[in-house]
Amino acid sequence: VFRELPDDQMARLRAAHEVTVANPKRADQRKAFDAALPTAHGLIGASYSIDETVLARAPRLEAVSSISVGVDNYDLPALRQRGIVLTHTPGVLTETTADTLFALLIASSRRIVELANHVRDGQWTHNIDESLFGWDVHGKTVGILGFGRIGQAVARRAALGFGMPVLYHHRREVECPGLEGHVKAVSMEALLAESDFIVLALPLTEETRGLMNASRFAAMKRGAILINGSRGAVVDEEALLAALDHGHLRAAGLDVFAVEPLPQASPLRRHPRVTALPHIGSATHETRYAMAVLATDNLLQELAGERSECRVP
Ligand code: 8YV
Repeated sequence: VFRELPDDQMARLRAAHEVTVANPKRADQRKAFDAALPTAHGLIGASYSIDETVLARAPRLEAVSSISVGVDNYDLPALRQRGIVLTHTPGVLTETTADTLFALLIASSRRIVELANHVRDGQWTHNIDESLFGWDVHGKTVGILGFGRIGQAVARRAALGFGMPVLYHHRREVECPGLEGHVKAVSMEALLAESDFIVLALPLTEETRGLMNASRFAAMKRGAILINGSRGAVVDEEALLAALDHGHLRAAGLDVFAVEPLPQASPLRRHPRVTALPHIGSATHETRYAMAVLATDNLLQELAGERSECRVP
């Protein structure tokens, strides 16, 4: 186990298997993690690169259960080549992550964090003026890049909650029950040019790495706001900073970064028009518990010779 689980889920694992708990990201636990690999039949955790260097030291490994929906930190070809099953936790985190993305959208447009700090720092000494105004959200057009579960949940919030026309760009047209007339599949170019908000809700793959680059920022509607809830590496952060500093982009709400935790020296950390969150997309008590339960179910099923419904294809 390389990410702490709730006690009841640890008890379920211990009732069925010998368990080693070791977070390889922690120097004081890496030795225990390395020592457990040669005899491990299963791994469970998140946010750690399970690649060839790990798999080569785990000859008995049958299943890896990720407490996440994103699986970009797993070497899928190496897992497949070894016949090791990877499972993840889709679905249970959809609504919470969509809440986070929409909160970031509103916070970025209405300057919520900046203005809350204005009060906290004792700067509210007279009636606010136009210099502190934000921008409306309701009725504006939102463009969603990546229209899977999370993207569609964001669309529901935008269309049904805030009267926002929704454009999306996805590898295929998507049926959206209840959103008929509210959402439209468009080209990447149209989405960039017509959206007041661009929400990134796609997985990190070789195709999406660096997708939001200087030319795509330039193609965005002037004054648009970028919201990233996918993976940091989807965005060229230097190009984003340039687009913000040149005034082409109005603001950015970011929950993920190319390097996490965000380095102290990163300009994104204190940029006046960036609202930065520490990768809290699914981070609520309820949802992280549900993810842990599903990940534990997945691992127990796979190690018992049953097929989990959450296998990564
Ligand atoms: C988690 C996530 O923060 O599910 C994902 O892909 O990025 C988040 O839900 C992370 O994976 C650790 O659980």
